[in-house]
Amino acid sequence: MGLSLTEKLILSHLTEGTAEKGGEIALRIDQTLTQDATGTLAYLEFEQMGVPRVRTEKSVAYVDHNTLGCGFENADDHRFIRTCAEKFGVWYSCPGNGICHQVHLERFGKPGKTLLGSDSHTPTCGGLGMLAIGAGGLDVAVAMGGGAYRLRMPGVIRVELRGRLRPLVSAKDVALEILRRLGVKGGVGYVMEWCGEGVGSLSVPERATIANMGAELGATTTVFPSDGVTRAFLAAQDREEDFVPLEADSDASYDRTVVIDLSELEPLIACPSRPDNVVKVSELSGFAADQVCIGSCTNSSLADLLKVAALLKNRKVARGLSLSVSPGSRQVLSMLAESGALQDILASGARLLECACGPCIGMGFSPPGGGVSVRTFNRNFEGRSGTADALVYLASPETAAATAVTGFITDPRKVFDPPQIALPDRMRIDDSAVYPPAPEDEADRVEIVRGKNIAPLPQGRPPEDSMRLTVSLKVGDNITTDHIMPAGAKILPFRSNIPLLSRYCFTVCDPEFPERARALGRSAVVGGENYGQGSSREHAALVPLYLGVTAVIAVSFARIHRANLINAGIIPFTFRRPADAGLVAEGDVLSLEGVRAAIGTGVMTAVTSDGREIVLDCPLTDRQKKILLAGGLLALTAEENEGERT
Ligand code: MIC
Ligand code: SF4
Repeated sequence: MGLSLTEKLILSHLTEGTAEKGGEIALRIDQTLTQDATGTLAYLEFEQMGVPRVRTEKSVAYVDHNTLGCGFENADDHRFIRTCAEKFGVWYSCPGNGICHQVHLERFGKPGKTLLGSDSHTPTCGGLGMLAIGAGGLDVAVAMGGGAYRLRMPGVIRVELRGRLRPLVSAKDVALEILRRLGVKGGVGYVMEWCGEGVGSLSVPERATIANMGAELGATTTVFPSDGVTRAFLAAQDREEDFVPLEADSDASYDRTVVIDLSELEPLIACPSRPDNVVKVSELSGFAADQVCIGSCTNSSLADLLKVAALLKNRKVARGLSLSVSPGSRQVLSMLAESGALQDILASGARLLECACGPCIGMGFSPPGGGVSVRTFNRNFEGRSGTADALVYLASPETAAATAVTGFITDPRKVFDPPQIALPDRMRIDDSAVYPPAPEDEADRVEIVRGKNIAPLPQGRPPEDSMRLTVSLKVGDNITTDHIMPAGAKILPFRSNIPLLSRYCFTVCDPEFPERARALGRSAVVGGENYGQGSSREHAALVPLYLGVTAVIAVSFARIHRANLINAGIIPFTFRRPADAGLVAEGDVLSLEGVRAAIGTGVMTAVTSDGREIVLDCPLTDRQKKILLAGGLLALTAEENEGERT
């Protein structure tokens, strides 16, 4: 039996395990990336691990999220990351140089390599034939130190593409189509492997758009083959030597196959407030919009913005509507300028923003109260735009441009002729905003500069055997890490200050939560299905830990968040009978006896205050058991380092 591309990539990096579905495997990590909103914690954790220099082939620290400087906090964090990078052997991409995933795709990603990033959209580089996985900062810190990344061997879903996209239908519509079919939990436990003759008609940035939004399916990652299109992309980036051809064997077997005929697709749009709430744009036509945002790591490549420029040429943004354009990288921006396309964008009345995440993470450009925003981004969760009651829609650059010029959600085929764009064979290469680290023999001289915004990390503690936990909060299905630990311009500056950040924990669901949890001392949070989907931010585990949350009991968990809870030392229990979630209410007290033994067996019976018994599961790998018993991964690493020294 032949191998899928996913299996080939995994087998070539396997350091432990047998690659049987569901079993624990450990992978060697070739490259890592961090961004600033998760990076400060990752470098604090790396420091605590006591490893002097990274042991990867390439590690890059990007600054792209918290780029507003409305006070010293973000600038202090950038300086901290820059000095850590210099000392520890990490390349540092300056603020303004671009969004981590776009820059990594352009300048560093390599087919056949593994990449672990402290951002859930790290799979974007799967568009290049990499095995690129998003994880919590601590897992990335371990990988920087040369440690393996552990996960359960995923299954593989094959997505076969047939035909070609019709004019004004684009890769974003493909990403939305798979979300429409599989939903936000449809990829949990799987790698999405794209293949078929239709793949050859998609450029690397188009593949990257699809790989990027695989994160919204909950997939472990997404992979595309590495072929002639990949080679041409790398050649344009002046790094053809990084090309290796990669594809699945023709007799590979898969858990499931989904077929998409590209020629049948039409423009799609995700309605508030979930990326899988997808309908045809034509069904929403005539719905007024207040703002349109083009950019983010999903749709900010040169090809995307050249198309937008061609569509906006000689047109004006509708009166009263605000259009923002944020190029994905400085390379994209300078190529737009060089080609003259930037002028077409500016002349339309668009507002040009920095090459950064910007509005995608609520860093400015929040919609008006109750406003409608159409964005080329990947997430439209409640409150993420910075305006609690805004209605955020996700669509392609073509649909976004059509909406911007008409003022109403509009099918681009109604207003535009297909844009004619010519992509250059060679990109403008200028890596001067990516600082190399200090040479190893000079690293000792580099001093890490820590601003006063950087507070110590909360420490987990080994679990007691007998616990009485009050339920401090009960929430429903599909709770995102944006609910648990909101982002946005006001809160992001405290990403390296857990005590300050804790004031905002879960406030989207219940403004009283932080105070209540603090007053309870030790508590449990109860959730529904797919708890913790979305962003990889480990703050969504560390902040509840700081507030005394000792266990989270849910119907099911999203992969990265569950790993972050375990790393923080919080026990993630699931209800054996999902209906039992209905037996627990906020304020109930749950008695848990024999907790340490239960971590070993993976089974626990909780008793409610009125004497009802609820069976809980917590299936853990041997490593995860050790982590929880030690009170978190940092505590375990410290124990292990101590053991090595004695
Ligand atoms: C996001 O898109 O939600 C983020 C912001 O990039 C996050 C990381 C973070 O919270 O810092 C992600 O996707 O992991
Ligand atoms: Fe940045 Fe948005 Fe991409 Fe997250 S999804 S990395 S915030 S552009």
